[in-house]
Amino acid sequence: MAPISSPQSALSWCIVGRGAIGLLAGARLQQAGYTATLWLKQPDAIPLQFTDLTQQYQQQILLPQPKDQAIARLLVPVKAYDVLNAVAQLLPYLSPNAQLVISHNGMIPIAPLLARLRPAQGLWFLSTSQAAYKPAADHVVHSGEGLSYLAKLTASDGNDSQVIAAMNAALGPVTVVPDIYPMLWQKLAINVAINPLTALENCQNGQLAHPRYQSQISALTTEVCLVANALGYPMEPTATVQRVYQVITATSGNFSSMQQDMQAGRQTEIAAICGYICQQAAQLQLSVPVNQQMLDRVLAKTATS
Ligand code: KPL
Repeated sequence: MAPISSPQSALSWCIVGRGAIGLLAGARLQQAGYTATLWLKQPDAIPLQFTDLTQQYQQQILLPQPKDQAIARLLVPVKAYDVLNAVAQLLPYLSPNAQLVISHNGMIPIAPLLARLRPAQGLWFLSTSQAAYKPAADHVVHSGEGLSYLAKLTASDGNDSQVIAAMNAALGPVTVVPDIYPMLWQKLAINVAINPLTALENCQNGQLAHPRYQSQISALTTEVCLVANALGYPMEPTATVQRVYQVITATSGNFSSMQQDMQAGRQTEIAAICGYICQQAAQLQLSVPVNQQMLDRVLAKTATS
Protein backbone atom coordinates (compact mmCIF):
# COMPACT_ATOMS: atom_id res chain seq x y z
CA MET A 1 0.00 0.00 0.00
CA ALA A 2 1.28 3.51 -0.85
CA PRO A 3 2.28 5.66 2.14
CA ILE A 4 -0.57 7.81 3.32
CA SER A 5 0.16 11.53 3.36
CA SER A 6 -1.66 14.24 5.27
CA PRO A 7 -5.41 13.78 5.53
CA GLN A 8 -7.90 15.41 3.18
CA SER A 9 -9.51 18.56 4.54
CA ALA A 10 -12.83 18.60 6.37
CA LEU A 11 -14.27 20.15 3.21
CA SER A 12 -13.48 17.02 1.19
CA TRP A 13 -15.72 13.97 1.26
CA CYS A 14 -14.94 10.58 -0.18
CA ILE A 15 -18.05 8.71 -1.34
CA VAL A 16 -18.13 4.95 -1.79
CA GLY A 17 -19.62 3.60 -5.02
CA ARG A 18 -21.61 5.21 -7.78
CA GLY A 19 -25.19 4.61 -6.66
CA ALA A 20 -27.85 7.28 -7.20
CA ILE A 21 -27.81 8.57 -3.61
CA GLY A 22 -23.99 8.73 -3.54
CA LEU A 23 -23.81 10.62 -6.84
CA LEU A 24 -26.60 12.96 -5.69
CA ALA A 25 -24.62 13.65 -2.51
CA GLY A 26 -21.42 14.18 -4.52
CA ALA A 27 -23.04 16.60 -6.97
CA ARG A 28 -24.73 18.60 -4.20
CA LEU A 29 -21.55 18.72 -2.10
CA GLN A 30 -19.58 20.08 -5.07
CA GLN A 31 -22.34 22.62 -5.75
CA ALA A 32 -21.97 23.80 -2.14
CA GLY A 33 -18.19 24.25 -2.50
CA TYR A 34 -16.99 20.94 -1.06
CA THR A 35 -14.74 18.53 -2.92
CA ALA A 36 -16.29 15.12 -3.50
CA THR A 37 -14.16 12.19 -4.56
CA LEU A 38 -15.33 8.66 -5.37
CA TRP A 39 -14.06 5.33 -4.09
CA LEU A 40 -14.73 2.89 -6.93
CA LYS A 41 -13.59 -0.58 -7.95
CA GLN A 42 -12.31 1.01 -11.18
CA PRO A 43 -10.86 4.37 -10.05
CA ASP A 44 -12.07 6.51 -12.95
CA ALA A 45 -12.94 10.19 -13.04
CA ILE A 46 -16.68 10.51 -13.65
CA PRO A 47 -17.97 13.32 -15.82
CA LEU A 48 -21.33 13.62 -14.08
CA GLN A 49 -24.50 15.22 -15.37
CA PHE A 50 -26.64 16.44 -12.49
CA THR A 51 -30.30 17.43 -12.86
CA ASP A 52 -31.58 19.12 -9.72
CA LEU A 53 -35.14 19.40 -8.39
CA THR A 54 -35.81 22.50 -10.49
CA GLN A 55 -34.71 20.64 -13.65
CA GLN A 56 -31.55 22.78 -13.82
CA TYR A 57 -28.77 20.86 -15.44
CA GLN A 58 -25.07 20.96 -14.48
CA GLN A 59 -21.99 19.16 -15.68
CA GLN A 60 -19.44 18.23 -13.00
CA ILE A 61 -16.40 16.02 -12.67
CA LEU A 62 -16.08 13.71 -9.69
CA LEU A 63 -12.48 12.57 -9.31
CA PRO A 64 -11.32 9.26 -7.82
CA GLN A 65 -10.08 9.43 -4.24
CA PRO A 66 -6.23 9.52 -4.25
CA LYS A 67 -5.01 6.31 -2.56
CA ASP A 68 -2.05 8.11 -0.94
CA GLN A 69 -4.20 10.59 0.98
CA ALA A 70 -5.81 9.69 4.28
CA ILE A 71 -9.59 9.94 4.23
CA ALA A 72 -11.00 12.21 6.95
CA ARG A 73 -14.64 12.28 5.80
CA LEU A 74 -16.32 9.21 4.31
CA LEU A 75 -19.88 8.69 3.10
CA VAL A 76 -20.90 5.04 2.61
CA PRO A 77 -24.25 5.00 0.76
CA VAL A 78 -24.06 1.36 -0.36
CA LYS A 79 -26.47 -1.57 -0.17
CA ALA A 80 -26.99 -3.02 3.31
CA TYR A 81 -25.13 -6.24 2.41
CA ASP A 82 -22.05 -4.27 1.21
CA VAL A 83 -21.54 -1.91 4.18
CA LEU A 84 -19.26 -4.11 6.29
CA ASN A 85 -17.04 -5.10 3.36
CA ALA A 86 -16.81 -1.53 2.07
CA VAL A 87 -15.76 -0.14 5.45
CA ALA A 88 -13.32 -3.02 6.09
CA GLN A 89 -11.65 -2.33 2.74
CA LEU A 90 -11.30 1.38 3.53
CA LEU A 91 -10.00 1.05 7.12
CA PRO A 92 -6.30 1.29 6.15
CA TYR A 93 -6.97 4.55 4.31
CA LEU A 94 -8.86 6.34 7.09
CA SER A 95 -7.29 9.05 9.25
CA PRO A 96 -7.20 8.26 13.01
CA ASN A 97 -10.12 10.62 13.66
CA ALA A 98 -12.04 10.04 10.42
CA GLN A 99 -15.80 10.52 10.45
CA LEU A 100 -17.84 7.89 8.60
CA VAL A 101 -21.48 8.28 7.60
CA ILE A 102 -23.32 5.11 6.57
CA SER A 103 -26.70 5.18 4.81
CA HIS A 104 -28.69 2.17 3.67
CA ASN A 105 -32.13 0.57 3.63
CA GLY A 106 -33.00 -2.05 6.21
CA MET A 107 -31.10 -3.05 9.33
CA ILE A 108 -27.69 -4.65 9.77
CA PRO A 109 -25.76 -5.38 12.97
CA ILE A 110 -23.68 -2.30 13.81
CA ALA A 111 -21.48 -3.92 16.50
CA PRO A 112 -19.03 -5.55 14.00
CA LEU A 113 -18.54 -2.15 12.36
CA LEU A 114 -17.97 -0.31 15.65
CA ALA A 115 -15.47 -2.97 16.71
CA ARG A 116 -13.27 -2.20 13.68
CA LEU A 117 -13.01 1.57 14.31
CA ARG A 118 -10.30 3.34 16.29
CA PRO A 119 -11.30 5.24 19.45
CA ALA A 120 -11.27 8.71 17.84
CA GLN A 121 -13.03 7.63 14.64
CA GLY A 122 -16.72 8.53 14.49
CA LEU A 123 -19.60 6.55 13.00
CA TRP A 124 -22.86 8.20 11.93
CA PHE A 125 -26.06 6.91 10.36
CA LEU A 126 -28.02 8.93 7.85
CA SER A 127 -31.50 7.74 6.91
CA THR A 128 -32.85 9.53 3.87
CA SER A 129 -36.02 9.67 1.83
CA GLN A 130 -34.43 11.87 -0.85
CA ALA A 131 -35.28 10.36 -4.22
CA ALA A 132 -32.75 10.09 -7.02
CA TYR A 133 -32.28 7.88 -10.03
CA LYS A 134 -29.73 7.38 -12.79
CA PRO A 135 -31.16 7.49 -16.31
CA ALA A 136 -27.59 6.69 -17.45
CA ALA A 137 -24.39 5.62 -15.67
CA ASP A 138 -23.08 9.23 -15.69
CA HIS A 139 -26.34 11.09 -15.07
CA VAL A 140 -28.11 11.54 -11.73
CA VAL A 141 -31.54 13.13 -11.40
CA HIS A 142 -32.80 14.45 -8.06
CA SER A 143 -36.41 13.38 -8.51
CA GLY A 144 -38.05 14.03 -5.15
CA GLU A 145 -37.45 16.20 -2.13
CA GLY A 146 -37.18 14.07 0.99
CA LEU A 147 -36.01 14.41 4.56
CA SER A 148 -32.88 12.99 6.12
CA TYR A 149 -32.25 12.00 9.73
CA LEU A 150 -28.72 11.92 11.07
CA ALA A 151 -27.45 10.45 14.33
CA LYS A 152 -24.01 9.84 15.74
CA LEU A 153 -23.50 6.23 16.82
CA THR A 154 -20.16 6.77 18.59
CA ALA A 155 -19.17 8.97 21.51
CA SER A 156 -15.93 10.34 20.00
CA ASP A 157 -15.72 14.11 19.58
CA GLY A 158 -15.04 14.79 15.90
CA ASN A 159 -16.15 18.29 14.95
CA ASP A 160 -19.76 17.21 14.78
CA SER A 161 -20.94 20.55 13.38
CA GLN A 162 -18.75 20.07 10.28
CA VAL A 163 -20.27 16.66 9.59
CA ILE A 164 -23.81 17.98 10.11
CA ALA A 165 -23.17 20.96 7.80
CA ALA A 166 -21.76 18.71 5.08
CA MET A 167 -24.67 16.24 5.30
CA ASN A 168 -27.11 19.16 5.10
CA ALA A 169 -25.42 20.19 1.86
CA ALA A 170 -25.29 16.62 0.56
CA LEU A 171 -28.67 15.16 1.46
CA GLY A 172 -30.41 17.81 3.54
CA PRO A 173 -32.55 19.11 5.00
CA VAL A 174 -31.12 17.02 7.83
CA THR A 175 -32.70 16.59 11.27
CA VAL A 176 -30.15 15.52 13.87
CA VAL A 177 -31.64 12.98 16.29
CA PRO A 178 -30.10 11.45 19.43
CA ASP A 179 -31.28 7.94 18.51
CA ILE A 180 -31.65 6.85 14.87
CA TYR A 181 -33.44 3.57 15.64
CA PRO A 182 -37.03 4.92 15.90
CA MET A 183 -36.51 6.44 12.40
CA LEU A 184 -34.98 3.24 11.08
CA TRP A 185 -37.95 1.19 12.32
CA GLN A 186 -40.39 3.58 10.61
CA LYS A 187 -38.41 3.31 7.37
CA LEU A 188 -38.11 -0.46 7.77
CA ALA A 189 -41.91 -0.80 7.98
CA ILE A 190 -42.21 1.15 4.70
CA ASN A 191 -39.57 -0.95 2.97
CA VAL A 192 -41.09 -4.22 4.27
CA ALA A 193 -44.52 -3.24 2.94
CA ILE A 194 -43.45 -1.80 -0.43
CA ASN A 195 -40.18 -3.28 -1.65
CA PRO A 196 -40.80 -7.06 -1.88
CA LEU A 197 -44.36 -6.70 -3.21
CA THR A 198 -43.32 -4.26 -5.96
CA ALA A 199 -40.36 -6.52 -6.82
CA LEU A 200 -42.48 -9.68 -7.03
CA GLU A 201 -45.30 -7.97 -8.92
CA ASN A 202 -42.83 -5.99 -11.06
CA CYS A 203 -44.81 -2.81 -10.61
CA GLN A 204 -44.48 0.84 -9.57
CA ASN A 205 -45.10 1.74 -5.93
CA GLY A 206 -48.45 3.35 -6.78
CA GLN A 207 -49.95 0.07 -7.96
CA LEU A 208 -49.87 -1.21 -4.38
CA ALA A 209 -52.79 1.14 -3.65
CA HIS A 210 -55.05 -1.46 -5.34
CA PRO A 211 -57.33 -3.14 -2.75
CA ARG A 212 -56.01 -6.60 -3.66
CA TYR A 213 -52.73 -5.83 -1.83
CA GLN A 214 -54.40 -4.40 1.27
CA SER A 215 -54.38 -7.51 3.46
CA GLN A 216 -50.72 -8.32 2.69
CA ILE A 217 -49.62 -4.71 3.33
CA SER A 218 -51.54 -4.64 6.57
CA ALA A 219 -50.16 -8.01 7.73
CA LEU A 220 -46.54 -7.16 6.79
CA THR A 221 -46.72 -3.82 8.59
CA THR A 222 -48.44 -5.26 11.67
CA GLU A 223 -45.68 -7.88 11.97
CA VAL A 224 -43.03 -5.13 11.89
CA CYS A 225 -44.88 -3.30 14.68
CA LEU A 226 -45.07 -6.51 16.72
CA VAL A 227 -41.29 -7.00 16.57
CA ALA A 228 -40.49 -3.29 17.05
CA ASN A 229 -42.72 -3.10 20.14
CA ALA A 230 -41.10 -6.22 21.62
CA LEU A 231 -37.69 -4.57 21.14
CA GLY A 232 -38.77 -1.36 22.86
CA TYR A 233 -39.59 0.79 19.82
CA PRO A 234 -43.30 1.63 20.17
CA MET A 235 -45.11 1.46 16.81
CA GLU A 236 -48.85 1.53 16.39
CA PRO A 237 -50.09 -0.65 13.49
CA THR A 238 -52.95 1.56 12.23
CA ALA A 239 -50.80 4.72 12.11
CA THR A 240 -47.93 2.78 10.54
CA VAL A 241 -50.15 1.31 7.80
CA GLN A 242 -51.39 4.86 7.11
CA ARG A 243 -47.80 6.06 6.73
CA VAL A 244 -47.11 3.21 4.31
CA TYR A 245 -50.06 4.32 2.15
CA GLN A 246 -48.84 7.94 2.30
CA VAL A 247 -45.48 6.81 0.90
CA ILE A 248 -47.21 4.65 -1.75
CA THR A 249 -49.09 7.79 -2.88
CA ALA A 250 -46.10 10.15 -2.62
CA THR A 251 -43.85 7.79 -4.61
CA SER A 252 -46.54 6.32 -6.88
CA GLY A 253 -44.52 6.76 -10.07
CA ASN A 254 -41.30 5.31 -8.59
CA PHE A 255 -39.96 1.84 -9.01
CA SER A 256 -38.71 0.67 -5.62
CA SER A 257 -35.04 -0.16 -5.17
CA MET A 258 -35.88 -3.87 -4.83
CA GLN A 259 -37.96 -3.89 -8.00
CA GLN A 260 -34.99 -2.33 -9.82
CA ASP A 261 -32.49 -4.76 -8.27
CA MET A 262 -34.62 -7.77 -9.16
CA GLN A 263 -35.18 -6.59 -12.73
CA ALA A 264 -31.44 -5.98 -13.17
CA GLY A 265 -30.61 -9.44 -11.74
CA ARG A 266 -28.73 -7.88 -8.79
CA GLN A 267 -28.69 -9.09 -5.19
CA THR A 268 -31.57 -7.49 -3.25
CA GLU A 269 -31.67 -6.06 0.28
CA ILE A 270 -34.36 -8.57 1.34
CA ALA A 271 -32.09 -10.04 4.07
CA ALA A 272 -31.80 -6.63 5.78
CA ILE A 273 -35.54 -5.95 5.34
CA CYS A 274 -37.90 -8.97 5.78
CA GLY A 275 -34.92 -11.15 6.75
CA TYR A 276 -34.12 -8.85 9.69
CA ILE A 277 -37.74 -9.02 10.89
CA CYS A 278 -37.72 -12.85 10.66
CA GLN A 279 -34.39 -13.12 12.47
CA GLN A 280 -35.44 -10.78 15.30
CA ALA A 281 -38.84 -12.50 15.56
CA ALA A 282 -37.16 -15.92 15.86
CA GLN A 283 -35.04 -14.64 18.77
CA LEU A 284 -38.14 -13.22 20.43
CA GLN A 285 -40.21 -16.34 19.63
CA LEU A 286 -42.74 -14.28 17.71
CA SER A 287 -44.52 -15.39 14.56
CA VAL A 288 -44.11 -13.31 11.37
CA PRO A 289 -45.44 -15.60 8.61
CA VAL A 290 -46.03 -12.94 5.95
CA ASN A 291 -42.48 -11.52 6.26
CA GLN A 292 -41.18 -15.11 6.07
CA GLN A 293 -43.24 -15.71 2.93
CA MET A 294 -41.90 -12.52 1.27
CA LEU A 295 -38.34 -13.44 2.25
CA ASP A 296 -38.70 -16.94 0.79
CA ARG A 297 -40.38 -15.74 -2.41
CA VAL A 298 -37.81 -12.99 -3.12
CA LEU A 299 -34.89 -15.32 -2.37
CA ALA A 300 -36.39 -18.04 -4.59
CA LYS A 301 -36.93 -15.61 -7.43
CA THR A 302 -33.46 -14.06 -7.28
CA ALA A 303 -31.76 -17.46 -6.95
CA THR A 304 -33.36 -18.76 -10.12
CA SER A 305 -33.24 -15.61 -12.26
O1 KPL B 1 -37.07 3.41 0.05
C1 KPL B 1 -37.71 3.06 -0.93
C2 KPL B 1 -37.05 2.11 -1.84
O2 KPL B 1 -37.44 1.99 -2.99
O3 KPL B 1 -36.08 1.46 -1.39
C3 KPL B 1 -39.12 3.53 -1.12
C4 KPL B 1 -39.50 4.46 0.03
C5 KPL B 1 -40.05 2.34 -1.13
C6 KPL B 1 -39.31 4.36 -2.35
O4 KPL B 1 -39.29 3.65 -3.54
